[in-house]
Amino acid sequence: MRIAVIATYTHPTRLRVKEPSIMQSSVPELIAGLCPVDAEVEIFNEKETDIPLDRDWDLVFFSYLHSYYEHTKVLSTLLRQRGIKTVGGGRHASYFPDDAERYFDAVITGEPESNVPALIADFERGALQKRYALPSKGAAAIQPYRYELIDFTHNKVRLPGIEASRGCPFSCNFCVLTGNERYRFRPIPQVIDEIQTRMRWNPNYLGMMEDAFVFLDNNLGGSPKYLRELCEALIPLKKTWGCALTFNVLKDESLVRLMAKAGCRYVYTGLESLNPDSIKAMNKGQNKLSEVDAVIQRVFSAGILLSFGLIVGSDGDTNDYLLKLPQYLADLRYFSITFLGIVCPYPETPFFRELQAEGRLLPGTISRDYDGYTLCHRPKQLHPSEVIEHFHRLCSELGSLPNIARHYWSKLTMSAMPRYKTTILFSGPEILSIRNPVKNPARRYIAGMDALEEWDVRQMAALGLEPQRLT
Ligand code: B12
Ligand code: SF4
Repeated sequence: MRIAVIATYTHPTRLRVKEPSIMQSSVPELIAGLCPVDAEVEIFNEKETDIPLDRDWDLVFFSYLHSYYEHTKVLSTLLRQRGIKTVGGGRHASYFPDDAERYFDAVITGEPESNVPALIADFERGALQKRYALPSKGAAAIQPYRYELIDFTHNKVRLPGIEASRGCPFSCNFCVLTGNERYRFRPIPQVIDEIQTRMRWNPNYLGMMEDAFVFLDNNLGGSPKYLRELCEALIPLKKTWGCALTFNVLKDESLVRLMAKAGCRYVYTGLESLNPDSIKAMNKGQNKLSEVDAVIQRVFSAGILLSFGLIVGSDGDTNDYLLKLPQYLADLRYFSITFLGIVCPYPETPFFRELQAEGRLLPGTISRDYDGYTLCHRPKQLHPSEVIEHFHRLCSELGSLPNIARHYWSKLTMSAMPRYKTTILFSGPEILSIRNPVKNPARRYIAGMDALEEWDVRQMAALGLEPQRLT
């Protein structure tokens, strides 16, 4: 049996560009690990490479985010026309299974570990069902990924990823996890064994990245006790790793030092805003802004690059705050930001329901608009066009060469830990990439005002496909 597993992708500019980056979806190698050992499995990540639509596969699994749905429907329909069976899964498919069922031969709404083997067994005996929703077998059922299928020639900077946990114990009002997932974590010996015996390393850059990996968890610090035990177990491995976790974890100085000792050199945290009113509106009380600068300095001094994500367009945002944001950031001596987005009301979130009840969603939004870079609602204190003006200006100001120079200047000498300087040097291009989403001057970035990608528009017209309307 020939199986393909495809993680699809469309760029925020709505131009057909690839954007290789350190973190990639791990679903292809995850699902490959659940396929029968005698199956021929190929994996693809469209963020790195185009999908060859002329191959003779028997079964194709698609993984996609909300904003990739229209494009994924096109790919699935083209393959189905050639007699290939397709399967859709992931958060969007789980929330909109009735819609997804129209474009895939089968839809999985549960976790892959229980459902993928059941689906393949049905397929092999010619009895594929329309929907699979077997209950989860728990985090201990997560199987080792098939790392050997990852092709590091497509994406020179990619690092192998692993999951130690799924879900998150917090309930931010804009997050796709809120109300939809429990927090659960894997037994630590399983995680350590996967790193030691299964993981394959990025051989590029003269082997400089050969001991490095990332935890793909939403929040590796959801249980500080678990994180401590995990770090203790990682120390003997002598690896270098990065992760995402919430700001509150970083206030525990001894835990930060332990993470650094265990090889952690990069932490991403969604700080979201420096505006207390916006933080309150997001129910993100774990971010205590008054403590930010001191905590950041401690984390860098321990040998860990701490990088932040900020979002604009929240209800607390005003013209005054967004105009002064670069100055607020400059006042924080140690701040470094690698991600700037527009707050997105994903349909399964409390934020979406709140906006819907208040009639503040923009008319005519389609799933493509829910990409984190398109305004889909009317904020309380700003006109939509004001949000976009600020967003453009902030992308250029924050993703600038002087900002990288400031980053290198202020951070390079803050720690003498091994691998610290290399990590800081590698983070420069990430800061520059803040500009990438706005690199299409023809795009308006307001829902309903931009066409889809040209290729998708043509294919959808030819195939008779309509976009999924969410308002
Ligand atoms: C790598 C990554 C990216 C990559 C790749 C995206 C991708 N295709 O997943 C890039 C850089 C492109 C990206 C971009 C963005 N991301 Co991102 N990203 C991640 C990250 C860190 C890891 C993804 C991953 O591989 N996880 C491990 C796999 C195993 O889990 P999973 O993807 O959640 O899939 C699970 C299920 O959904 C299911 N599943 C998924 N696909 C399929 C398919 C089949 C057939 C089956 C059976 C099951 C299945 O199985 C998995 C296990 O339960 C996640 C955090 C996370 N832990 O998921 C955020 C996450 C997916 N990103 C998020 C966000 C908000 C963004 C951005 C808006 C910006 C940002 N803040 O980073 C953008 C734009 C996204 C868009 N256009 O909509 C959110 C949610 C987005 C969403 N639409 O649901 C997440 C959940 C982080 C968070 N907690 O806020 N991201
Ligand atoms: S802390 Fe992060 S992952 Fe957890 S609910 Fe909030 S946004 Fe989602």
